[in-house]
Amino acid sequence: MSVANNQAGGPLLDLNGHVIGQLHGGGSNDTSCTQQIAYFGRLHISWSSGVDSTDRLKEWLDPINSGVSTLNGLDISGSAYFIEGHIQMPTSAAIPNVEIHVSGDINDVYYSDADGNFSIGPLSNDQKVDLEFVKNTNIRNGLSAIDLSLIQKHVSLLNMFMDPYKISAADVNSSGSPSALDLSIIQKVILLLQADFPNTESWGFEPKMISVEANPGDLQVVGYKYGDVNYTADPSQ
Ligand SMILES: [Ca+2]
Ligand SMILES: [Ca+2]
Repeated sequence: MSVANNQAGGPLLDLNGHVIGQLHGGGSNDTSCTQQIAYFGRLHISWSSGVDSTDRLKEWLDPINSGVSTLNGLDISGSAYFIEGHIQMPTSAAIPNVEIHVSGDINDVYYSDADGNFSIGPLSNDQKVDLEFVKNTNIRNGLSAIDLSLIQKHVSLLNMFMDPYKISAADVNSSGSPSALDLSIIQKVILLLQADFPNTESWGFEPKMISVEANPGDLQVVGYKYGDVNYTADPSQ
């Protein structure tokens, strides 16, 4: 470590970002950061030594004498942050171009990028927003007779889905469970007899909506193409 001249008072931090000491001396007349010797005072000495508040910290940092042994600093930057996350299929394939409808203290539409990632903001800690994930493109994406056959086996209890996303994907009328009615709807969509799923967009997401009041960390969202229970849909479409 090297220390420039006239940096007295500079903090010595521990791994938690807490000040444990302060620079108070060393070599002098050096402005090139090459000083080999510097002295830090220990904070706990500065805390309680001396005779009163004019020459120690205790009365300033713990005025009610609570006995506190560590204190976090105050963030005065406004704590701006971005809501960041990733959207992928159950196969881990990234889903680009998902519309992320942001409402509340910010009203805007964002999109997931080519890698399925999104970044919304900046937001300050006093802002609240709701996110809704929407993708309503190419309703026939990934649909084939194989999906119909797999859903048929699930509905007739011959070979039931264990994957909860497949069960959700098969429920194209959003009734709460897959049934013969969903099969009929998917068949009509494949045959171009029907252009929409009732009650849903072409893609479903879990979670579909997220309310954010503070930095939620990395959000993970899973998307599936309705009707596509073997995950053959091309997420770029
Ligand atoms: Ca259904
Ligand atoms: Ca499929």
